Formats: sequence, C-alpha cells, structure tokens
Amino acid sequence: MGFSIGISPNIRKSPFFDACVADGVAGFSVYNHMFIPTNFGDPDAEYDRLINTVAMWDVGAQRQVEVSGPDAAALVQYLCTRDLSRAVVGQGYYVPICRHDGVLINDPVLLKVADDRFWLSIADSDIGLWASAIAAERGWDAQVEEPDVSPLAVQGPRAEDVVAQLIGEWVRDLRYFGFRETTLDDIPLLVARSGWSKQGGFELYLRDSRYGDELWQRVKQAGAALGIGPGAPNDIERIESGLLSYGADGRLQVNPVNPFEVGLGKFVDLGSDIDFVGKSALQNVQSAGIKRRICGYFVAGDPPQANQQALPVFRGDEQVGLISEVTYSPRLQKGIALGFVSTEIENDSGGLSITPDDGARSVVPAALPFI
Ligand code: THG
Repeated sequence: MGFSIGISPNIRKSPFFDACVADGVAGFSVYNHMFIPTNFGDPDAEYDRLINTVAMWDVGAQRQVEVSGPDAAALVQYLCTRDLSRAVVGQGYYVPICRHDGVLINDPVLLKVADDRFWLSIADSDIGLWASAIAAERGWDAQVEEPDVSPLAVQGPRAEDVVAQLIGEWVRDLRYFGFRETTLDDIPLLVARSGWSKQGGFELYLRDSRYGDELWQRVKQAGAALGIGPGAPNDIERIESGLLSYGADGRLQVNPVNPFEVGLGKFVDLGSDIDFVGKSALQNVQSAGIKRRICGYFVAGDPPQANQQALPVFRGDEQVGLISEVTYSPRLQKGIALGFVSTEIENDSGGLSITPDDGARSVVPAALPFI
C-alpha cells in the first residue's frame, strides 16, 4: 500500500520505541493513543518464538490508570463488575468495566499495588477519563492519574528461564497474575506473571521511562542464548487461544458487546450485594439471555488474508454472525477466525459464509479455544 501513518506529537511513543526501531520493527498500530509495534517483518519466526522459545514485546501502550487515596478501593470496586472484596496486594485480577447500560468499555488487568493504590492496566479506551469523572461525581476522595509505567512482555515457554536469570529465581514462585515490585540494578520494575498469550510468561512493568532502552537491552541479552527475539501481541496465537481483544472483538463505537456475549460472565458478580456501574442493566441481560455469543470459526479454502475490518457472516441473505479477525493457524493448518454467532442458529449452523476481499468462503462455528 502506498501510504504511511505519520509519526507526530499527537500519538505518543513508548519508552521502547527507539529500541524497537533499532531492532527492525516493520509495523505499528495505535493503542491508547500510543504507537504499538505489530510486527518485525518475519511473521513465521515471530510466531515460532512465541510458541517454542521466547519473545519480547513492547506493550508500553498497555497504560496504567492509577487509582489511589482513601476511597480508591471503593472507586475501583464501583468501576468493575467483579467482586473485589477478597482482592489482595500483590495479585492481579482480570476485570470487565461496563457502562451503565451494561456495554463493555474495557477489560483491564487490575493490580492491587497497596490497600489504597490500584493500577488498571487498560485495553484501548479512555478509562482514566471515566474513572476520574465517576470519582468526582460521587464525591469520593480518590486520585486518578497515569503513572510513568510501561510494560514489556516476555512470553513463551522459555520466558520463565529468561526472567529468572535476569531478575532472580524467585520469579518462578509467582502465581498467575501475581506480581512484586523490585529493581534491576537502578531500573525500577514491577514483575508480574501475566501477558496476552497462553504460552506463559511475564510482564516487566518499567516504572521510569528513562530506562526504556536499557531494560530492552538487558532482556535481549538475558534471552540471547535461548533465542529471544522481538515480536508483538500475536493475533494468530490469540485467536488459537481464544483471548479477547477489546477493540477488535467489540468496541463501544463499532460493535458494542456485553460481558456475557464475550465469555466474561464469570467475572460479573450479580449475586453479591456489591454495587457497580452497569449492575442492573446486566441483571436484565442475564434474565433476558444473550442473542449472540463469541465463538471460533473454521474458514475453508487457502490460507486467508488478514481482514482489515469485521466481516458479517451470512446464511443466504440473513446475517447470523460477525467475524472480528481471520487468520491462518500454522499448528492446525487451517484458516480460523474469532467472532460471534447468533444463539438462534448455534445448533443448526450449516451453510454459513463470509465474503472478504479475496473471495467468498464457507465458515463453520467452532468451540474456543481452538488449542
Ligand atoms: N497485560 C496487561 N495489560 C493489558 C493486557 C495484558 N491491558 C490490555 C489488555 N491486555 C487487557 N485485556 C486482557 C485480556 C485477556 C487477558 C488479560 C488482559 C488474559 N486472559 C486470560 C484468559 O482469558 O484466558 C486469563 C483470564 C483469567 O482467567 O483471569 O490474560 O495482557 N498488563
């Protein structure tokens, strides 16, 4: 394509931006108003490292919304649909955030950093604005800020060995979503067992952006012997694994979804007496039942081209589903996709097709995860 996307001050760079350029980044997307690498020009090698060895990703665009102060816990609970009454310091939690009408507006990882300090590690929408407005309107004594924190993900089956060598053997004892603050020489970090893949790994939350280059180089050196290389959140692996991508699989402005439709019903606690934004709307959704559900699809034919926008799924003239992202699975050696299917046709789902630019194809709903 004969165009480029401008690098200009209205879109921020992550502290790892220059290091990624030096290491051959070949594409960026925009996430939370920041550049985020999408690939380093060798998709096969990038996928292979994630599945078989270890990959490092600049995910600085996973911004932190810090909520602190005497009413921080009350505010965070009111924002999230999940019961946080038993949340503990040092543990992360996957938490849907909904609007009052029950529409999902983000799906962050919540880190309880202290009893009166939380980080919402957000997906691509402006939760800082949302949280500060709700705090002010409710008259709560809570500060909402964006701290200087930028995650670097280390993902893949050898990620633990790399991070243990770099940070210390203690990281092997971290539970899933568990974290601890530490330093690497002068570099302040928070180290968590987390990351947007099902291959295992860690996220190093850099707490001072001046060390972006240095942290990138240290991770690269620690992983060199194990074959580490740069990559980015991987759409093939995430579709195989059925990981949700707020923005791609649903976005307030494009394809509003509720948490039940996208498989996050287990993180909506309607039974307890805690109150949260969207609770009564979600009670109504639950009693009425959902009309569509997130699902996988097998996609027939030659390896499909990646789609630029969501694709309607048709049976004849009738739209009965929507596909957010199509890809080719090297492990299944099949075209696969992630999307939605109408609950009405779940038990009778023959004769479905999509019409992407590279030609019509038949599709068949499949259970998630694929792998
Ligand atoms: N790490 C951090 N911040 C993030 C993401 C991350 N912010 C943006 C985005 N990713 C937020 N969305 C998700 C979506 C899925 C998961 C994490 C964040 C995830 N899900 C697992 C799953 O669905 O199988 C585990 C969920 C669970 O059972 O608790 O990991 O990746 N820092």
